[in-house]
This record gives sequence, structure tokens and C-alpha cells, in this order.
Amino acid sequence: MTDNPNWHEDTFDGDAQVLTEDNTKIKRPNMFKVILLNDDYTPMEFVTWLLQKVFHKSAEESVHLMLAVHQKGQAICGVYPYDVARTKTMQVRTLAEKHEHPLECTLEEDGGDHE
Ligand code: TYC
Repeated sequence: MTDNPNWHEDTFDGDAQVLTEDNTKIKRPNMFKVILLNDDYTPMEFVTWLLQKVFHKSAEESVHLMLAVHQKGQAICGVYPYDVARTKTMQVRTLAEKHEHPLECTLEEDGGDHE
């Protein structure tokens, strides 16, 4: 889209819209936060491994994020279009179940209010 000279992006005060040259308004896809929750039983190594596997984080980022969840109770692993967010949530749940860990993961529509 960026290399088509007939299109340009223009945002309005955080409004989720794009204005094309012919003034057609196109809504951006809604985005969803994937949130990982803390628990007392899932091993730290498993969470760190899972963050690399499912969310493609580096080893260092994964440790950092796992510790943030451990200390704060939860953290955002990423923000994605619904289908991607739903798939990642299911992958986390499936892996946790397979390894018999109580790890939980949830989805929340992104209001654009996080860093
Ligand atoms: N709190 C867990 C422990 O002490 C580790 C943990 C981190 C669990 C992050 C879940 O999402 C989680 N073993």
C-alpha cells in the first residue's frame, strides 16, 4: 500500500481510521492484547521457553517478560489482530495443558492505552 502513490495514511487523534485521497474512510482492524497471567506452580523455565516459542521473543526478552508476570501478576506478551491473538492464546493453553501446568493466558481488546 505504501508504494501506491494514490494512497496515503492520515490518522485523526487516535481515531482508528485511515483517510485515502478520495476521502474514503477505512477502519483499521481491531487489535487484541494477549495477556499472560502469573500462578504459583508453572516453572519459570517453561514460561521463558513458551515466550520464545509462541511469541518469538529473544531469550533475554523472554526472561524479562516472565519476571514481569511473576512480579506484577500479569503482562502483555503482544498486540495482534484478533485471529493471531486468538491463535497464540490457544497455543499457550494447549502447551500448558500438554505439560500439565496451570498457566493461563487471556485476550483483551486493545484500547491503545498501554506503552
Ligand atoms: N510464579 C511462577 C513461579 O514462581 C513463575 C511464573 C511466571 C508462572 C510467569 C506463570 O505467567 C507466569 N514458578
